[in-house]
Amino acid sequence: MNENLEKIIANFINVDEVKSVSALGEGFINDTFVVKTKSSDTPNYILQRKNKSIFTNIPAMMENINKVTSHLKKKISEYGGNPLRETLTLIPAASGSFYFLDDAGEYYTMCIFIENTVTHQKADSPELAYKGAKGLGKFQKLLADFKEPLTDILPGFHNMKFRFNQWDITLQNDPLGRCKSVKEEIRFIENYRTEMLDFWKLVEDGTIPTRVTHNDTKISNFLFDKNDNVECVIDLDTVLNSTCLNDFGDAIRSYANTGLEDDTNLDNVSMDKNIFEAYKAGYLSETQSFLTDIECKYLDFSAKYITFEQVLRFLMDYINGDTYYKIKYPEHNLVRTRAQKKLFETMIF
Ligand code: GN1
Ligand code: MG
Repeated sequence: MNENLEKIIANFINVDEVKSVSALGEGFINDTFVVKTKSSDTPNYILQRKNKSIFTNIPAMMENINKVTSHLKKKISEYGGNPLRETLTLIPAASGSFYFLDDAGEYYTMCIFIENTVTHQKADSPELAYKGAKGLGKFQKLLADFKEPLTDILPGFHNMKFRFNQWDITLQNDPLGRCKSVKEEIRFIENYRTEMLDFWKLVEDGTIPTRVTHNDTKISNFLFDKNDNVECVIDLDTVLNSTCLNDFGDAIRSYANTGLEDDTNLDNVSMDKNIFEAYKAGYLSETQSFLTDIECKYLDFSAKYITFEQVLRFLMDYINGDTYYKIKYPEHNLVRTRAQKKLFETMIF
């Protein structure tokens, strides 16, 4: 094992028990490792180096996650579920906090790895979409009576006014002169400026309520069991108070996309209407008891809102010189932009 990682892991668990450490996953933001242990009596773990340039208050982020998972564990125990499998279990560092700050100024966190689960990149059937949506709906329902304050660790995250402020600055600066090569995409963003900002006004003035939301509900953030029921919702970095519509809409981007988020062949990309309808039915089966009429009214639109926001964020990062998202090749953010724009254009309700 790498000596540096060994020192970090030793802050959370006994390193003598560790068998192997390997990199995991496709996250755009953090670096993730699986820590396997020798004995079958000890769990395996997930170790993450959190991205501190994006998450500028990691102690507060971990406090949010601790509050939310503690609440979930209580509710899961109440209905007789397994709190070690149905939500994340954070491992405290030696200091007692849920993060370790190393000498290089990097933040590490650890949680239990949940074994024997299945992950998906998209929904291959309406049944899977229905069940996945029930998983999100249940997550929101279990948190509906959560009353503790959460720190807003990503101010403006799904806030269109904030995004357009960033956008206007990006276009003004155009640091690499890329704007001239993406005129069509810029025009697309400008065409929808008013409509998207009008929706956000409804959130700002309280017409659409805010709740505890996940804010990164791509299908790969849900662990399924072998019967395709959701066992656990993971990647809680972005739990915040926002509109639950964004969680619904963001899920559609992955569940119902017939292609990839970064498909280079736009012919592959479209929204599968059957998957969309199944997702909506599954979501409403869990949430109808608490959603307001106005939330129900804007469900379809929320898929467009969040996909639009994603086009804007990918394009903005491309223009800015790829400073936010990890990329695998130079034009990656542009490819992502075009694929999400195509997805948006096929969202016809
Ligand atoms: C980022 O790293 P990951 O895959 O969990 C991003 C989401 C985007 C997503 C695009 C904090 O999530 O908002 O929707 O990429 N997370 C953050 O796939 O910006
Ligand atoms: Mg995430």
